[in-house]
Amino acid sequence: MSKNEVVMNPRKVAVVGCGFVGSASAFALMQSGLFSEMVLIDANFEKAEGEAFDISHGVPFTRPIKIYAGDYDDLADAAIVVITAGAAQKPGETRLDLVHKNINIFKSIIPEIVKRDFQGILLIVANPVDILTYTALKLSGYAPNRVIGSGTVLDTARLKERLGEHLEVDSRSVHAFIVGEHGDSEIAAWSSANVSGIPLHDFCEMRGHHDHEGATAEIAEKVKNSAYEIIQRKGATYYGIAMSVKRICEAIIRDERSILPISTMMDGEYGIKDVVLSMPSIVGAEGFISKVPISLSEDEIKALNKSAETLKSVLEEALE
Ligand code: 6V0
Repeated sequence: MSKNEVVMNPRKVAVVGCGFVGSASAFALMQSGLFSEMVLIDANFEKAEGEAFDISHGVPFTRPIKIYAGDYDDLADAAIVVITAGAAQKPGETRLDLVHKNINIFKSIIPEIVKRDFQGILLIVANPVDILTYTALKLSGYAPNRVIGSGTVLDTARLKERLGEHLEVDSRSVHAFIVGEHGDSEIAAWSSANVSGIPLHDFCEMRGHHDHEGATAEIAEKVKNSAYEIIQRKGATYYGIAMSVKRICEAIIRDERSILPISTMMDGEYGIKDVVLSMPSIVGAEGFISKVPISLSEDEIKALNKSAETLKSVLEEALE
């Protein structure tokens, strides 16, 4: 080991960006017991400091963790850096509308991290998350397993919650994924959806629901529009994503090898290459381990390719 090499602290997390999403994520991470140290970084240092003070006052109710506002030197030895910095959607804006602003923000953040010889996992949360994960991957030069996006982990949670409600069953017993873009072209992978191993439509019949097409179309639409609905009412979404961040960090820190629809680089799966989007993936200590080839119908594969094309055209335009 060279003299200056950073030794990773496997119990340390850094959150870059302490707005609604960053502070809610930090609050969830504080309660998780996964970490013993958390540094909060924001362009507005006072904001990070205020959040660190506030969140640390909850520590006596959970497990010991040191929480403080810091700068990029403080994240060098973190196991995970969560990036939530960036402009958020305003009412009526799509996630893709944020692309230019947030790529520029990433051009200032990622080189700062790389300079510190950070050895851990980059978890991208800012939107458009797929485009920014791709950007972070290219700017950092890190191996693809170390740069992951929260992807459709949140959308998938929304889908499970809706289905659980519809079928009056624990949402944890629902196995279904949203794949593709975290955004308007996302796809509900109905063909592989099941409740504790029972194909979704059979389970629906059992529960007295017979209009499968109508119900699934309505649920998928509700899930897709969740963020718009929330932003219209309260200006931002942050609790659901905070729990998603906590869940992904848990899978990494505990090397759980959980299957989560994080966004990662596609490498020829379903004919899709050089674009980041979400597919169910094994997540553990190395970050992304491998994709899980769930069965998709022809229509779902077509929709996935369309989602990839949408993302590619935004990337091409953004990187021109
Ligand atoms: P916010 O409340 O405006 O917070 C953004 C924070 O980033 C502010 O505190 C800024 O000071 C800070 N910031 C801006 N530039 C920099 C910089 N260069 N360095 C450090 N800090 C900086 O936004 P909010 O927290 O609501 O949203 C943050 C991002 O998360 C947005 O891009 C959202 O669209 C995105 N979300 C992603 C979700 C997902 O599922 N992936 C879900 C919800 C929101």
